Amino acid sequence: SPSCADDKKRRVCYYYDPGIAHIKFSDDHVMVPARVAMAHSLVGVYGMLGDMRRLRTRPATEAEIRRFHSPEYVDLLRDLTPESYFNDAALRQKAEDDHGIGGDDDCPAFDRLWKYCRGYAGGSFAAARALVDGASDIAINWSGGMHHASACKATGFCYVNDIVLAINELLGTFRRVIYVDIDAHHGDGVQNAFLDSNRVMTLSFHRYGKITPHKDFFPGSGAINEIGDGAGEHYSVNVPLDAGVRDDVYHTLFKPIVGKAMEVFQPEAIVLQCGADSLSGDRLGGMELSVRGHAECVSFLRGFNLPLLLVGGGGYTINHVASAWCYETAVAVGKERKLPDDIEIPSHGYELMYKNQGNKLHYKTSTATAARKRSSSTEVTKGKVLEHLSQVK
Ligand code: ZL4
Ligand code: CA
Ligand code: ZN
Repeated sequence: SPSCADDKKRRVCYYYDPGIAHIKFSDDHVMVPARVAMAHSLVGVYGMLGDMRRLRTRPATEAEIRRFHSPEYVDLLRDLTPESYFNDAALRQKAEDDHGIGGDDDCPAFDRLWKYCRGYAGGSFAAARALVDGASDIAINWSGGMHHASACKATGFCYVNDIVLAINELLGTFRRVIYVDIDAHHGDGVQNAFLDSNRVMTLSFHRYGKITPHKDFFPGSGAINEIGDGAGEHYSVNVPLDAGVRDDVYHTLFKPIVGKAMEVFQPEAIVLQCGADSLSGDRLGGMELSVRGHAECVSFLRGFNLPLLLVGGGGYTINHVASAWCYETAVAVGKERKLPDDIEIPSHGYELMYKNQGNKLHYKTSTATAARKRSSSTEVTKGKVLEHLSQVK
């Protein structure tokens, strides 16, 4: 269980690259990088920038990105532009067929793609360095968390896997790293990268199962019986969930499972992917967490008093995303009780974006989801996962 008083102060560093405000996947893409600029503005208007070491990110170098990604894929990411994609049929075919870029609309070849990748990866990289150096207790990069990308392929809006890069950096110093993923989607790219490792335990909570008779909720992996391979057996942990899961059911699973994982694995550092598409009202996620319920995951892990890396991830109703990441920044610095909730979000430039949520950080979660069942399946899932975890040596 958490080993220190929760109100103890932490040294927090925060990475933000203002260039993120100008990145667009396309005019109508669901992934909107500017949500990170919205979160940053909220963090500013709530007076938290003075509570953290605030650092501009250095873009990740090509060499740093090559530590995980394949040579051919990095060459492509670096050289691909909307113009080269349009004009060079051979390049376009390679991008689509071999590397998942272009083709369907999930991972388009957009303007400044390479700059965007270097920017968010640089943030997670630097955040990992700050924990390794011992300069900070908690390091935050809301632009990171791109958990689907594999060594040679873009998938699910993710091109460079900043999480894998960051974990590899942490492994230079820390013997064991636990990765916890609360995005509504399965953290497949991170799981696969460390599938046969017993130095990284990956733990993903995600929506799982059919959304139509012929279609799985993306990416389709993350069944409860995916537990890792070889030396990594029992070090991949998956908690599949139904649509409509609310705070109560989520935490019936999250706290016992993460608590048990911490106990059996004894990690020296924690990486938490805070994908905000598990929030109620998300355009893609279909889950029903409140901002407080989502942030409870952050405070629970903060309570273990280990070096903690917080990254972003999904999140498609951008006002909800910014609200959650602002509040979670407050949790990191230990100020969440001081955030006023009786007054409306102060004027800061983006305030009109919060109209649909009554201009409050803590908006009301929906109550209309039929799929919300407090069924025995929750207890079954919990029992199976805890049973897997009890086999960790
Ligand atoms: C969109 O409206 O399930 C992309 C993606 C772009 C704009 C206009 C194009 C419309 C929903 C999604 C057509 C888009 C069709 N636009 C995309 C099997 C799919 C093939 C691609 O949170 N089509 C693929 C990926 C998931 C699939 C989820 C989650 C990332 C993360 C971490 C990634 N892909 C079907 C979809 C739209 C779009 C509307 C979309 N894509 C919803 N779900 C997917 O875990 C960051
Ligand atoms: Ca997840
Ligand atoms: Zn997601």
